[in-house]
Amino acid sequence: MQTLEGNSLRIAVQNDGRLTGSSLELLKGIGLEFEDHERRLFSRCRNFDLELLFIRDDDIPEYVQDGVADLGIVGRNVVRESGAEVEEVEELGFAYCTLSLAVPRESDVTAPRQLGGARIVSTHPRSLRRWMEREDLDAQVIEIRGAAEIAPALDVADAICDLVSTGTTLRMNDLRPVGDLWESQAILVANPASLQSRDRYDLIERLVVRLRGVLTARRMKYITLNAPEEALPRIQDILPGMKSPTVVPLAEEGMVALHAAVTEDVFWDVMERIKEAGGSEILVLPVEKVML
Ligand code: PRT
Ligand code: ZN
Repeated sequence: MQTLEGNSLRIAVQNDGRLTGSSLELLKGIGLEFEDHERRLFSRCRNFDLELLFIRDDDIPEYVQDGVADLGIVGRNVVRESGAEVEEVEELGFAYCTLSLAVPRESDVTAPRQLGGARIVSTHPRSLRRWMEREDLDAQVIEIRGAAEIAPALDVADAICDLVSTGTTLRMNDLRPVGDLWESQAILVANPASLQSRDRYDLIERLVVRLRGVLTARRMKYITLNAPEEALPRIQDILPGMKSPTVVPLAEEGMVALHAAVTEDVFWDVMERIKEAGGSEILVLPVEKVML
Protein backbone atom coordinates (compact mmCIF):
# COMPACT_ATOMS: atom_id res chain seq x y z
CA MET A 1 0.00 0.00 0.00
CA GLN A 2 1.24 3.46 -0.85
CA THR A 3 2.20 5.77 1.99
CA LEU A 4 1.02 9.36 2.23
CA GLU A 5 1.45 11.48 -0.84
CA GLY A 6 -0.19 14.69 -1.93
CA ASN A 7 -2.09 16.74 0.55
CA SER A 8 -5.19 14.73 1.33
CA LEU A 9 -5.48 13.69 4.91
CA ARG A 10 -6.17 9.98 5.40
CA ILE A 11 -8.08 8.43 8.29
CA ALA A 12 -8.21 4.68 8.98
CA VAL A 13 -11.53 3.27 10.20
CA GLN A 14 -12.47 -0.32 11.08
CA ASN A 15 -14.06 -1.90 7.99
CA ASP A 16 -16.54 -4.20 9.70
CA GLY A 17 -16.92 -4.57 13.43
CA ARG A 18 -18.02 -3.00 16.67
CA LEU A 19 -16.32 0.33 15.98
CA THR A 20 -17.52 0.83 12.42
CA GLY A 21 -21.04 2.18 12.99
CA SER A 22 -20.12 4.67 15.73
CA SER A 23 -16.96 5.80 13.87
CA LEU A 24 -18.89 6.60 10.69
CA GLU A 25 -21.73 8.20 12.63
CA LEU A 26 -19.21 10.48 14.36
CA LEU A 27 -17.52 11.46 11.08
CA LYS A 28 -20.91 12.20 9.52
CA GLY A 29 -21.86 14.07 12.69
CA ILE A 30 -19.04 16.55 12.04
CA GLY A 31 -20.47 17.25 8.62
CA LEU A 32 -18.31 15.00 6.45
CA GLU A 33 -19.99 13.63 3.32
CA PHE A 34 -18.75 10.32 1.93
CA GLU A 35 -20.00 6.97 0.64
CA ASP A 36 -19.69 4.11 3.06
CA HIS A 37 -21.81 1.47 1.38
CA GLU A 38 -19.79 -1.66 0.69
CA ARG A 39 -16.92 -0.04 2.60
CA ARG A 40 -14.46 -0.34 -0.23
CA LEU A 41 -10.86 0.12 0.80
CA PHE A 42 -11.01 3.89 0.12
CA SER A 43 -13.70 6.52 0.16
CA ARG A 44 -13.17 10.22 -0.57
CA CYS A 45 -14.92 12.96 1.36
CA ARG A 46 -16.90 15.24 -0.91
CA ASN A 47 -16.62 18.33 1.30
CA PHE A 48 -13.29 17.96 3.16
CA ASP A 49 -9.79 17.14 1.97
CA LEU A 50 -9.95 13.70 3.56
CA GLU A 51 -9.83 10.10 2.43
CA LEU A 52 -11.25 7.23 4.51
CA LEU A 53 -9.35 3.96 4.58
CA PHE A 54 -11.40 0.92 5.68
CA ILE A 55 -9.23 -1.80 7.22
CA ARG A 56 -9.21 -4.35 10.08
CA ASP A 57 -8.96 -2.64 13.43
CA ASP A 58 -5.84 -4.66 14.38
CA ASP A 59 -3.97 -3.09 11.45
CA ILE A 60 -4.88 0.51 12.30
CA PRO A 61 -2.10 1.30 14.84
CA GLU A 62 0.68 0.10 12.50
CA TYR A 63 -0.81 1.83 9.46
CA VAL A 64 -0.93 5.11 11.39
CA GLN A 65 2.55 4.58 12.83
CA ASP A 66 3.96 3.86 9.35
CA GLY A 67 2.26 6.88 7.78
CA VAL A 68 -0.12 4.92 5.54
CA ALA A 69 -2.81 6.95 7.32
CA ASP A 70 -2.45 10.23 9.27
CA LEU A 71 -5.25 9.38 11.68
CA GLY A 72 -7.09 6.33 12.94
CA ILE A 73 -10.13 5.50 15.03
CA VAL A 74 -9.40 2.43 17.11
CA GLY A 75 -9.79 0.92 20.60
CA ARG A 76 -7.11 2.03 23.06
CA ASN A 77 -6.68 -1.68 23.89
CA VAL A 78 -5.60 -2.39 20.29
CA VAL A 79 -3.08 0.49 20.35
CA ARG A 80 -1.59 -0.67 23.65
CA GLU A 81 -1.42 -4.28 22.53
CA SER A 82 0.28 -3.32 19.25
CA GLY A 83 2.97 -1.20 20.90
CA ALA A 84 2.77 1.11 17.85
CA GLU A 85 4.15 4.62 18.19
CA VAL A 86 1.14 6.83 17.59
CA GLU A 87 -0.18 9.88 19.41
CA GLU A 88 -3.49 9.68 21.23
CA VAL A 89 -5.38 12.84 20.21
CA GLU A 90 -8.87 12.43 21.65
CA GLU A 91 -11.10 10.00 23.55
CA LEU A 92 -14.20 9.39 21.45
CA GLY A 93 -16.67 8.18 24.07
CA PHE A 94 -17.79 4.86 22.60
CA ALA A 95 -16.73 1.17 22.60
CA TYR A 96 -16.14 1.30 26.35
CA CYS A 97 -14.75 -1.95 27.77
CA THR A 98 -12.35 -3.24 30.42
CA LEU A 99 -9.47 -5.66 30.04
CA SER A 100 -10.20 -8.04 32.90
CA LEU A 101 -9.04 -11.26 34.47
CA ALA A 102 -11.69 -13.89 35.16
CA VAL A 103 -11.75 -17.38 36.66
CA PRO A 104 -14.33 -20.19 36.78
CA ARG A 105 -17.09 -19.42 39.26
CA GLU A 106 -16.11 -22.33 41.53
CA SER A 107 -12.41 -21.37 41.62
CA ASP A 108 -10.84 -20.42 44.98
CA VAL A 109 -9.11 -17.43 43.39
CA THR A 110 -10.47 -14.09 44.60
CA ALA A 111 -7.61 -11.74 43.61
CA PRO A 112 -5.12 -11.60 40.71
CA ARG A 113 -2.11 -12.18 43.00
CA GLN A 114 -3.40 -15.72 43.62
CA LEU A 115 -2.84 -16.51 39.94
CA GLY A 116 0.90 -17.21 40.39
CA GLY A 117 1.79 -20.32 38.35
CA ALA A 118 -1.65 -20.38 36.68
CA ARG A 119 -2.31 -20.80 32.94
CA ILE A 120 -3.97 -17.63 31.65
CA VAL A 121 -5.47 -17.54 28.18
CA SER A 122 -5.42 -14.01 26.77
CA THR A 123 -6.57 -12.11 23.70
CA HIS A 124 -4.15 -9.34 24.80
CA PRO A 125 -0.94 -11.27 25.67
CA ARG A 126 1.50 -8.35 25.44
CA SER A 127 -0.67 -6.18 27.65
CA LEU A 128 -1.09 -9.02 30.13
CA ARG A 129 2.68 -9.74 30.28
CA ARG A 130 3.47 -6.05 30.85
CA TRP A 131 0.87 -5.86 33.60
CA MET A 132 2.13 -9.09 35.25
CA GLU A 133 5.66 -7.70 35.28
CA ARG A 134 4.47 -4.57 37.06
CA GLU A 135 2.43 -6.61 39.53
CA ASP A 136 5.29 -9.09 39.99
CA LEU A 137 3.03 -11.96 39.03
CA ASP A 138 4.50 -15.06 37.43
CA ALA A 139 1.99 -17.04 35.37
CA GLN A 140 1.91 -18.82 32.02
CA VAL A 141 0.36 -16.68 29.28
CA ILE A 142 -1.35 -18.52 26.44
CA GLU A 143 -2.17 -16.41 23.37
CA ILE A 144 -5.56 -16.83 21.76
CA ARG A 145 -7.30 -14.90 18.97
CA GLY A 146 -10.86 -15.04 20.27
CA ALA A 147 -13.32 -17.05 22.37
CA ALA A 148 -11.04 -16.98 25.43
CA GLU A 149 -14.11 -17.63 27.56
CA ILE A 150 -14.35 -21.31 26.61
CA ALA A 151 -10.73 -22.15 27.55
CA PRO A 152 -11.31 -22.89 31.28
CA ALA A 153 -14.17 -25.33 30.51
CA LEU A 154 -11.86 -27.15 28.07
CA ASP A 155 -9.26 -27.27 30.86
CA VAL A 156 -6.64 -25.51 28.77
CA ALA A 157 -6.54 -22.57 31.20
CA ASP A 158 -7.17 -21.65 34.84
CA ALA A 159 -8.08 -18.06 34.05
CA ILE A 160 -8.75 -15.76 31.12
CA CYS A 161 -7.76 -12.19 30.33
CA ASP A 162 -10.18 -10.61 27.88
CA LEU A 163 -12.28 -7.53 27.17
CA VAL A 164 -15.53 -7.25 29.09
CA SER A 165 -18.31 -4.79 28.43
CA THR A 166 -21.67 -6.01 29.72
CA GLY A 167 -20.29 -9.10 31.51
CA THR A 168 -22.81 -11.37 29.75
CA THR A 169 -20.13 -13.52 28.10
CA LEU A 170 -18.47 -14.18 31.47
CA ARG A 171 -21.77 -15.07 33.13
CA MET A 172 -22.85 -17.33 30.28
CA ASN A 173 -19.59 -19.26 30.60
CA ASP A 174 -19.70 -19.57 34.41
CA LEU A 175 -16.78 -17.19 34.84
CA ARG A 176 -16.30 -14.51 37.49
CA PRO A 177 -14.11 -11.38 37.20
CA VAL A 178 -11.23 -11.17 39.72
CA GLY A 179 -9.50 -7.98 38.66
CA ASP A 180 -9.20 -5.29 35.99
CA LEU A 181 -6.02 -4.37 34.12
CA TRP A 182 -7.35 -1.15 32.60
CA GLU A 183 -10.27 0.48 30.83
CA SER A 184 -10.54 1.17 27.13
CA GLN A 185 -12.64 3.15 24.69
CA ALA A 186 -12.38 4.23 21.07
CA ILE A 187 -9.72 6.90 20.55
CA LEU A 188 -8.46 9.08 17.72
CA VAL A 189 -4.77 8.44 17.09
CA ALA A 190 -2.38 10.34 14.84
CA ASN A 191 0.91 9.76 13.11
CA PRO A 192 3.49 11.83 15.04
CA ALA A 193 5.06 13.20 11.81
CA SER A 194 1.64 14.31 10.51
CA LEU A 195 1.20 16.37 13.69
CA GLN A 196 4.54 18.05 12.93
CA SER A 197 3.70 18.84 9.30
CA ARG A 198 2.27 22.35 8.90
CA ASP A 199 -0.51 21.71 6.33
CA ARG A 200 -1.48 18.30 7.74
CA TYR A 201 -1.62 19.71 11.25
CA ASP A 202 -3.99 22.47 10.09
CA LEU A 203 -6.39 19.94 8.57
CA ILE A 204 -6.14 17.66 11.64
CA GLU A 205 -6.79 20.63 13.92
CA ARG A 206 -9.95 21.54 11.96
CA LEU A 207 -11.23 17.97 12.25
CA VAL A 208 -10.39 17.75 15.96
CA VAL A 209 -12.15 21.06 16.77
CA ARG A 210 -15.27 19.75 15.03
CA LEU A 211 -15.02 16.39 16.79
CA ARG A 212 -14.71 18.08 20.17
CA GLY A 213 -17.73 20.20 19.26
CA VAL A 214 -19.88 17.13 18.61
CA LEU A 215 -18.53 15.19 21.61
CA THR A 216 -19.08 18.13 23.98
CA ALA A 217 -22.56 18.67 22.56
CA ARG A 218 -23.43 15.05 23.36
CA ARG A 219 -22.73 15.77 27.02
CA MET A 220 -24.75 19.00 27.00
CA LYS A 221 -28.38 19.95 27.24
CA TYR A 222 -30.03 23.31 26.65
CA ILE A 223 -32.55 24.21 29.34
CA THR A 224 -35.14 26.97 29.40
CA LEU A 225 -37.56 27.70 32.22
CA ASN A 226 -39.54 30.42 33.92
CA ALA A 227 -39.13 31.19 37.63
CA PRO A 228 -39.53 33.89 40.28
CA GLU A 229 -36.32 35.93 40.36
CA GLU A 230 -35.56 34.93 43.96
CA ALA A 231 -35.62 31.20 43.03
CA LEU A 232 -32.62 31.54 40.67
CA PRO A 233 -29.84 30.81 43.23
CA ARG A 234 -31.60 27.58 44.32
CA ILE A 235 -32.06 26.52 40.68
CA GLN A 236 -28.38 27.18 39.99
CA ASP A 237 -27.50 24.94 42.96
CA ILE A 238 -29.57 22.14 41.43
CA LEU A 239 -27.78 22.59 38.07
CA PRO A 240 -24.13 23.20 39.02
CA GLY A 241 -23.02 22.66 35.39
CA MET A 242 -24.92 25.79 34.34
CA LYS A 243 -22.59 28.61 33.32
CA SER A 244 -23.74 32.25 33.04
CA PRO A 245 -27.40 31.68 32.20
CA THR A 246 -29.31 34.23 30.15
CA VAL A 247 -31.96 35.77 32.43
CA VAL A 248 -34.75 37.78 30.79
CA PRO A 249 -37.55 39.58 32.70
CA LEU A 250 -41.08 38.41 31.87
CA ALA A 251 -44.14 40.64 31.57
CA GLU A 252 -45.32 39.30 34.95
CA GLU A 253 -43.67 41.31 37.76
CA GLY A 254 -40.81 39.45 39.55
CA MET A 255 -40.78 36.56 37.03
CA VAL A 256 -37.85 35.76 34.73
CA ALA A 257 -37.08 33.35 31.91
CA LEU A 258 -33.79 31.49 32.14
CA HIS A 259 -31.87 29.94 29.24
CA ALA A 260 -28.64 27.99 29.75
CA ALA A 261 -26.47 25.20 28.43
CA VAL A 262 -25.81 22.59 31.10
CA THR A 263 -23.05 20.03 31.04
CA GLU A 264 -24.85 17.22 32.77
CA ASP A 265 -27.84 15.14 31.84
CA VAL A 266 -31.06 16.67 33.05
CA PHE A 267 -33.06 13.70 34.22
CA TRP A 268 -36.65 13.72 35.44
CA ASP A 269 -35.57 13.98 39.09
CA VAL A 270 -33.55 17.14 38.32
CA MET A 271 -36.57 18.67 36.55
CA GLU A 272 -38.77 17.75 39.52
CA ARG A 273 -36.34 19.46 41.91
CA ILE A 274 -36.26 22.58 39.70
CA LYS A 275 -40.06 22.63 39.76
CA GLU A 276 -40.05 22.32 43.56
CA ALA A 277 -37.59 25.24 43.69
CA GLY A 278 -40.10 27.41 41.81
CA GLY A 279 -39.31 26.69 38.13
CA SER A 280 -42.11 26.18 35.61
CA GLU A 281 -42.47 25.56 31.85
CA ILE A 282 -39.16 23.69 31.94
CA LEU A 283 -37.84 22.65 28.50
CA VAL A 284 -34.76 20.47 28.02
CA LEU A 285 -33.38 20.33 24.49
CA PRO A 286 -30.51 18.36 22.93
CA VAL A 287 -27.47 20.32 21.74
CA GLU A 288 -26.21 19.37 18.29
CA LYS A 289 -22.87 21.18 17.95
CA VAL A 290 -20.70 23.44 20.10
CA MET A 291 -17.81 25.72 19.24
CA LEU A 292 -16.28 27.31 22.32
O1 PRT B 1 -10.40 -7.94 13.99
P1 PRT B 1 -11.81 -8.35 13.78
O2 PRT B 1 -12.59 -7.34 13.00
O3 PRT B 1 -11.94 -9.73 13.23
O4 PRT B 1 -12.54 -8.46 15.22
P2 PRT B 1 -12.17 -7.83 16.62
O5 PRT B 1 -12.65 -8.76 17.70
O6 PRT B 1 -10.76 -7.41 16.71
O7 PRT B 1 -13.03 -6.52 16.59
P3 PRT B 1 -14.43 -6.17 17.25
O8 PRT B 1 -15.18 -5.44 16.19
O9 PRT B 1 -15.09 -7.33 17.92
O10 PRT B 1 -14.00 -5.16 18.42
C1 PRT B 1 -13.42 -3.94 18.10
C2 PRT B 1 -13.14 -3.16 19.38
O11 PRT B 1 -14.34 -2.96 20.12
C3 PRT B 1 -12.23 -3.82 20.38
O12 PRT B 1 -10.86 -3.74 20.04
C4 PRT B 1 -12.53 -3.01 21.64
O13 PRT B 1 -11.82 -1.79 21.61
C5 PRT B 1 -14.02 -2.69 21.47
N1 PRT B 1 -14.89 -3.49 22.35
C6 PRT B 1 -15.77 -2.95 23.24
C7 PRT B 1 -14.96 -4.83 22.45
C8 PRT B 1 -15.92 -5.11 23.42
N2 PRT B 1 -16.41 -3.93 23.89
C9 PRT B 1 -16.24 -6.48 23.74
N3 PRT B 1 -17.08 -6.72 24.60
N4 PRT B 1 -14.33 -5.84 21.79
C10 PRT B 1 -14.64 -7.11 22.08
N5 PRT B 1 -15.56 -7.47 23.02
C11 PRT B 1 -15.79 -8.94 23.19
C12 PRT B 1 -14.90 -9.57 24.24
O14 PRT B 1 -13.67 -9.95 23.65
C13 PRT B 1 -15.73 -10.77 24.69
O15 PRT B 1 -15.62 -11.82 23.79
O16 PRT B 1 -17.11 -9.17 23.62
C14 PRT B 1 -17.14 -10.22 24.61
C15 PRT B 1 -17.53 -9.68 25.95
O17 PRT B 1 -18.63 -8.82 25.86
P4 PRT B 1 -19.72 -8.77 27.02
O18 PRT B 1 -20.64 -7.65 26.62
O19 PRT B 1 -20.43 -10.09 27.02
O20 PRT B 1 -19.04 -8.48 28.33
ZN1 ZN C 1 -9.64 -6.93 15.34
